[in-house]
Amino acid sequence: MKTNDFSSSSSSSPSDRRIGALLRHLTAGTDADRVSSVFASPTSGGAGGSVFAHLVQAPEDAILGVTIAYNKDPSPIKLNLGVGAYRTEEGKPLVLNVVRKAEQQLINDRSRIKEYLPIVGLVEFNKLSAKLILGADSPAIRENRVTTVECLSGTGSLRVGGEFLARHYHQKTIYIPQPTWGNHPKIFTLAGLSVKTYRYYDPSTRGLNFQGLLEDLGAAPQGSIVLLHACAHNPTGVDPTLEQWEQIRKLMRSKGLMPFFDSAYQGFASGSLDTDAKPIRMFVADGGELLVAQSYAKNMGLYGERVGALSIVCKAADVAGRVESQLKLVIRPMYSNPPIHGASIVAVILRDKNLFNEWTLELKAMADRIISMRKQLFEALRARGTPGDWTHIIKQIGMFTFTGLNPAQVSYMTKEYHIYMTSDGRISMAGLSSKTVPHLADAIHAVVTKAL
Ligand code: KET
Repeated sequence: MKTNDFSSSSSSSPSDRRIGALLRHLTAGTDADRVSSVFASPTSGGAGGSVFAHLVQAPEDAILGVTIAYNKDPSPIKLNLGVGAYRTEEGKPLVLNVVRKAEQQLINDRSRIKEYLPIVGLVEFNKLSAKLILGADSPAIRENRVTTVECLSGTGSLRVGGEFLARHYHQKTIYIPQPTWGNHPKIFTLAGLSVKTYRYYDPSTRGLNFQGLLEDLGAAPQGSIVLLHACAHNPTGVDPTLEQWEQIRKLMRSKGLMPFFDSAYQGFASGSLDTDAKPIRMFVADGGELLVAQSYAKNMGLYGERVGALSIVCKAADVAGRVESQLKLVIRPMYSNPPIHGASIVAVILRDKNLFNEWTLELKAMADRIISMRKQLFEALRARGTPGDWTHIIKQIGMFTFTGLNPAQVSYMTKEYHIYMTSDGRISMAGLSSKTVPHLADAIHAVVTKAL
């Protein structure tokens, strides 16, 4: 049986290679042993072990696994500071008021249907998302040089962008910060890119290792892809200043490095959507090309709706059109087309001036509550005379504090205090409330005075 072009080893894209491997497997020689072993397999029922019996138990995800462990804990004082998900002062998940209003509008509109969206998703959502991240007056949007596709939240946008680059960009190496969100290396490796790191965080200063960052990006091969956290770096809470961003931009442009921004926290760093988008807009302003993955999980509280967008800013409108045509070829065999509900909510809010303003107020309130949690935790440690410098708690930006606690200390806090957090010592400030600050401060005080 003839296999088609997908099986040729010269196919370069990772998904072509995967399809090729699958086809080779399905059409491989028909030797009797092989056939009988397939047909005698336990999938047909009856005696014999499972064809999956050899599988080892995979570990839980380093972040989402924390919630699983938390859910199993019967303790009434348990506290989940693992996943970056916003909680109210009462410790409850929050559905924004504007989101409720938008959903009501959608339900009231009887003309709405459930047809498939186009492969690129909800077109109005795409336009509004590009405007939100690049700015209403963006030259790139005005010149039709931006292509935006709706994807499955930030993760999906990164994955689609990664696969697009692996297929069509001349450099296959992506540099990610050290440390970074734990899913980044997995997403880009599976997208077919090779992952390297650049220095980012200096544990001794609990700040940016700017020199190391410049050296590593300066030493990266011409044209390499560089993953940049647009704001509120996860897990460190350490962002470059605008002056440092300008230096990063100059260096990257001089070496033809391709920026791939991950914007999962727009509005959460400063409380302002425009301020948090500044680094991206600086790169757009120089006329060069870049990718941006946007997530509405945190800033609109749409976590489980899986709403996000991938924008690719190109140098010319005709290129952007061809890029979009190729993005469709990445998306169609992956999930065909994206879901309709979450993107519709976002479109309702972004298109309506009043709802938009209401959203910015709710977003600012979330950001402010996190900042107030930072102050309260810092004060609580000071009041306890906890040894060490804890000023990074109030200096760091966004949802997380990178405490500096080690895995042994974290595990002690979980065991003795029922406080759940990732083993790298990251705590989600958004999961904290005035009521739970003393409990956390007691736990931190106990572990740092115990010399674990
Ligand atoms: N980028 C970053 C930097 C990030 O922290 C997250 C999520 C995402 C992208 C993806 O989010 P999405 O829900 O796909 O839009 N981070 C939190 C949740 C998680 O790990 O999935 C977290 O770090 O807790």
